[in-house]
Amino acid sequence: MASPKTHRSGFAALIGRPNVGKSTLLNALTGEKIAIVSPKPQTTRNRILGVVTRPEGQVAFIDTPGIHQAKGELNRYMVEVALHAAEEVDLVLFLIEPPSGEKLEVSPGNRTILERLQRIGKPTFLVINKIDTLPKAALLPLIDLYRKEFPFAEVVPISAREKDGVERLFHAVLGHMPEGENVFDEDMLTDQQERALVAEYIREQVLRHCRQEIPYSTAVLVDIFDESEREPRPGTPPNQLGGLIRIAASIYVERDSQKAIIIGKQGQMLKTIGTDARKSVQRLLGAHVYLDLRVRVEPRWSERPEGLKKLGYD
Ligand code: GDP
Ligand code: MG
Ligand code: K
Repeated sequence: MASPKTHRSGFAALIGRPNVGKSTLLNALTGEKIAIVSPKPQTTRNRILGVVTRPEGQVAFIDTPGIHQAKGELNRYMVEVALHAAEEVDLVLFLIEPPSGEKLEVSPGNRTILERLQRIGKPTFLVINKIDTLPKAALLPLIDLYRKEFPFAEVVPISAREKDGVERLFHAVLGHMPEGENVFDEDMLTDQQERALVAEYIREQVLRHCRQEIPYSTAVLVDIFDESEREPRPGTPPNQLGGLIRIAASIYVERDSQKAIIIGKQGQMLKTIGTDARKSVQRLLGAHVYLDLRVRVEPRWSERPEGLKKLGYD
């Protein structure tokens, strides 16, 4: 009889400047739409778990906001969350993208992150994303450059968008996880995760439809999540319940003018946002969804600690 293979399970943090492709990588790994992907920097503010389960083990990925120069309270909060995430995990994935200019150098922003990671002292991978945009000959000099800056446990070039190297990355990550049983049930999303994802899906539609006018400092709070008419369908996994879920959510903006844009002429924009959000929420929850959206004005919430707390960025 073959000896049983080691089973591994643990946590990995994705860290990197805004827009390097953290959400895209997470989506490529989980095969589901868990994190928000958008061309706008700083779309991801909360820590969202994407859990990848294979016969050999399980890795829970934490998508962190970019570590960057802190300006207002919100930015300072984001930096703290990212650093905190790095302290809790078994492995850090530091993502970069190929430098855009001619000059081959570690950007000041990335150097700052590396200095912080040195102090945290966790095993760290350098993940070079977007290699589909990089001429082959440019890869080795880039790897050399970064290896001189930091003692990376491994360097893994990938293209998250093309799903190139993503499986190889996953198995390298798994190799650095401690031995143990799965922490997460494969099919289960907790209530808390479901509510958080519903809020993210709504926010994604707000940003998608009002990209020009609405800043990233738009928050969505789920006020009511009524599952009393949710029904298990016999024989289906627990994340594919039937019945109806009633959800009421508030979209928070900072100015009356932004509220007017989101509501639109005769409520048309809010209706479109609601229709599109409802589609993806229904797919996520496996139930019919009644979605009631409100828009509320909360001036300058992102600059004040009380405002952050109230909207759940505590
Ligand atoms: P995040 O801010 O780090 O989470 O970055 P996103 O995942 O939101 O990606 C930012 C942008 O980079 C999006 O427009 C993605 O489509 C794009 N992107 C992500 N991965 C790749 C890749 O492997 N190759 C290319 N060419 N673009 C990518
Ligand atoms: Mg992101
Ligand atoms: K983004």
